[in-house]
Amino acid sequence: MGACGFHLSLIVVSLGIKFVWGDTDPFFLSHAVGINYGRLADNLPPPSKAVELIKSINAGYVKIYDADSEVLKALANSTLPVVITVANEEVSGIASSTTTSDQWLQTNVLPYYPLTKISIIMVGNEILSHTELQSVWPQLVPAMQNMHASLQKLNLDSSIKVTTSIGMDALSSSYPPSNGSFKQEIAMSVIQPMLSFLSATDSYFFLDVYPFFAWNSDPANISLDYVLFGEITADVVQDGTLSYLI
Ligand SMILES: *[C@@H]1O[C@H](CO)[C@@H](O)[C@H](O)[C@H]1NC(C)=O
Ligand SMILES: *[C@@H]1O[C@H](CO)[C@@H](O)[C@H](O)[C@H]1NC(C)=O
Ligand SMILES: CC(=O)N[C@H]1CO[C@H](CO)[C@@H](O)[C@@H]1O
Repeated sequence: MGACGFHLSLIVVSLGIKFVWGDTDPFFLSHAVGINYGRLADNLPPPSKAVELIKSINAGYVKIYDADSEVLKALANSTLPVVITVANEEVSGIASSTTTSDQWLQTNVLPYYPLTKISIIMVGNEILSHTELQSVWPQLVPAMQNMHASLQKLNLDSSIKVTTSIGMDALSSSYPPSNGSFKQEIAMSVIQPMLSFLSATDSYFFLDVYPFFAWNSDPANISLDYVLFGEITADVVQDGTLSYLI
């Protein structure tokens, strides 16, 4: 572990929740914690070594923040589901035309799929958390729709789902969890059409949760159980401890 020289930039636990109420999804529910394989750090191991480690801890899935060719090749010949990400700067172009989403798939998916089990495409990373990208917010769902339409043309829409990652700050209130609500400026304009899209396409609502920061800022009032995901603590400790290292 430490001997491999991994540097931790941020502790993130991403939860993918399949957006079909009452449905049990063997992939996400039984492996609620996967690996976010971020590469914004120095002294990183080569992709082949990182992939070997990810497989060795039986991760439920792996998410990368781009569609890096070397990483996707290293993930070939495995049943490990892979989540890839469209860069935030590419979202407007994809929203404007399916020609762009067609091309994106030609470049970033078809050369690797199905040897690499690409299962989810994130259209942008926490775009709704970036106020400097506010002009892109209305284009987020249209971009997701175009990506889905391009997958449909290739008959890949049931194997590869389209979603986006949502940061905790999309919520105006997140504690206690039952009091959660989305920020007013996105609730009806973006989140509602997004949830309709996710439901219609049988996809996932993907929330990056950072309960540690909430607890750290107010440990007197926020329970540690909240940080540790209550009764699933054991799972988080088992998978999460390792996920912090990658
Ligand atoms: C996957 O299998 C192909 C075909 O056998 C091979 O060329 C490639 O090197 C393999 N890649 C990995 C990462 O195992
Ligand atoms: C619930 O959220 C609202 C804002 O949406 C906030 O004003 C209120 O304090 C929260 N309640 C609790 C118990 O945290
Ligand atoms: C909002 C709230 O419950 N605040 C409390 C947090 O904990 C401190 C210390 O126990 C209290 O003084 C606050 O009232």
